[in-house]
Amino acid sequence: MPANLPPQAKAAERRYIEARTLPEKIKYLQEFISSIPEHKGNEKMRGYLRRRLAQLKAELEEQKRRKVGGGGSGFAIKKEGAAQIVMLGMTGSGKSSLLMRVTNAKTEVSDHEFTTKEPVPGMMKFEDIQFQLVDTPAVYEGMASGAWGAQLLSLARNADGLLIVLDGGDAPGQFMKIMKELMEAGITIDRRTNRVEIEVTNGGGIQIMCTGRMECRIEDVKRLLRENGVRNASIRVWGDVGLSDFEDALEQTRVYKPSMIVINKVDIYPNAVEEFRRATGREALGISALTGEGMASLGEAIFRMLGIMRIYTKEPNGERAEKPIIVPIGTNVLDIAKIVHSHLYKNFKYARVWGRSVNYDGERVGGEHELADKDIVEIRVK
Ligand SMILES: Nc1nc2c(ncn2[C@@H]2O[C@H](COP(=O)(O)OP(=O)(O)O)[C@@H](O)[C@H]2O)c(=O)[nH]1
Ligand SMILES: [Mg+2]
Repeated sequence: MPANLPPQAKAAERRYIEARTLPEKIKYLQEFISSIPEHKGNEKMRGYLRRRLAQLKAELEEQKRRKVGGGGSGFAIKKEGAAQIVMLGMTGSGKSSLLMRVTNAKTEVSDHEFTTKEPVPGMMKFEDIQFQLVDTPAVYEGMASGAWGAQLLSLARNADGLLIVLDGGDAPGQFMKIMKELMEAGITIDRRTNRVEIEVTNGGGIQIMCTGRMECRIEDVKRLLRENGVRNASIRVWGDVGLSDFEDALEQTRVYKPSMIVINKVDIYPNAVEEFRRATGREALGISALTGEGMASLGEAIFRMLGIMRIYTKEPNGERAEKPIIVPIGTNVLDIAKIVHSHLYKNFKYARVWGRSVNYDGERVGGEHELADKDIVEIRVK
């Protein structure tokens, strides 16, 4: 049905699909809707799109409400490109130098402490996409309780990923301090391997079903639950868990942020990455904002940490879209249909796919087919 849209409507549709922010999506969807000719054959599609528009507007309202409640929006930076990556690091670790090296942004570099007073964004190219890298004021101890620090942490909370920039001279020490501040701000950079699920019940006391190992005593868990007003609950536990996992499950406030660690100044501290690994058991990328060492792998590393892929849509007999849709790994064909058009989703018949997820180019697949980075998808409707 959308095949016979006028070029103007197709252009508006494309802008809508590629929009990265809610206000943009709303603006272009409105443009798209009003550019669809008003005749009977298009009524259904217009109906779908209007409902989608209403949803987007509701989401935007919700976002605004949350911002007012959360405060600290003075530091907010409008997202651009495929993802917003916020740099975090102590003063002098080289965040501003890194931004200057990998983007065209201008920011101040200096030997004086706390030179950078507000976030500065810059665009970093990786293959056919760009990341928005945000230079920030330094992390400092106790920041979670200060106004300035709280704003910085709220910036981190809203980011798509974090780039933790450590000075090679004291990488483990700086890392510990940053982790502590993130922890206090309710941000975790480690994806959970263990899990606790608490379901409050009407009676029966505390029942725990455990398929892993509890590194704390049941009595302590029961006390913690009692202190939180929970007397009856059915609890499921996977993997190894400690008391803090039960606390998190009760709070449910900690947000996970994909992150990667870079250790800067390897030009003067060549062993810093190895020492850091030995001290913390964590991997890091060694870089030098001064000499450019390690920069070639930075884009790819950021792309990987985000767990995203690029999918290009294509119309039957048409050209591949120039810009990719950015989606999480694991996205299937139906998810793409949903993103592009509720019409494509509701009337989905099959798709043809070119790329790494299929056995041969142009293979016909169903909606459940999982896509791979750089795949091209052509959706066919009933
Ligand atoms: N040797 C060396 N010095 C660096 C490197 N990156 C930054 N610096 C120096 O470290 C100091 C602090 O850098 P800056 O980018 O302002 O750090 P920021 O506070 O994290 O933004 C400056 O004197 C930089 O010239 C590097 O890779 N190697
Ligand atoms: Mg700086």
